[in-house]
Amino acid sequence: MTANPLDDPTADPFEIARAAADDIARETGVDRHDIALTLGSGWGKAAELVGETVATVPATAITGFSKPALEGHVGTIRSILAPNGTRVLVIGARTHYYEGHGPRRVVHSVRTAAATGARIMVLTNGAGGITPTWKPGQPVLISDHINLTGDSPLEGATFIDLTDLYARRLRDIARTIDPTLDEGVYCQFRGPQYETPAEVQMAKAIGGHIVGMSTALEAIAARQAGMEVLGFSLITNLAAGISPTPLSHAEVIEAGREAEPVISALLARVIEAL
Ligand code: 8IG
Repeated sequence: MTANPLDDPTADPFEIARAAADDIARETGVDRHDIALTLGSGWGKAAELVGETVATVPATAITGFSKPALEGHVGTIRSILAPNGTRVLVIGARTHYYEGHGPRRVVHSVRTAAATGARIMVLTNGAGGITPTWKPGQPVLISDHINLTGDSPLEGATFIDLTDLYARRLRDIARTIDPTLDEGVYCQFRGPQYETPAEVQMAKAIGGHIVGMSTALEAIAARQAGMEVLGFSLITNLAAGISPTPLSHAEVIEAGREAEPVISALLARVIEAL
């Protein structure tokens, strides 16, 4: 097992992302991609519906990518050709902040996507819902986020504007496909434990509607790289204390499995419209 180059603190993460993009071009035979899509839990079936898979590459063949930490997170990178000619890079290999490898490893896939030419980053996740009318299995748009990790992918005095981070333009396009899509503010907790009911009440009090363990740090890095961001959460469970029953990872997986065909079809149609 060779060391991950991102773990060398003197290395330039953008140079490593450039090397990873070169690996992707070589391994897929596709020089540039237009849209990148990170598949979170529950969204795995979307890739097949987006278009024709041109190439599938194990993430371990790409510079800087780590092995997936969690079963159900497929460690592959796919190049897809959509019917309208759009090249979609599908990232099925997310590194979570709670794995403890630091933000550089977390956002490497986003920086790599930008280096392949992608101008739009679609981030999907499975998450808990605070809004009590939401049902497990329901997809919602991310309208904004609150980063509760206390960390950042930005290094040094890198002041980046995050107004309209989750682009209204892209959310509006998504709602032309499904006008019933609700939206909310995503709170990224460090995890890996789920929140206490008191933490969920805090998230609610500060303006949150969705609780999760990914996406916010990735969205920041996407904006730094100049990409437009579209975020989707699959509400797999009501957040702790919102529902009377405790959370179980098995239920989360089950809600995702049931919703998968529906939300995957939605996502494919949205991507076609971007
Ligand atoms: I799936 O309830 C999923 N991921 N933080 N809280 C947090 N992350 C989650 C949850 C949840 N459900």
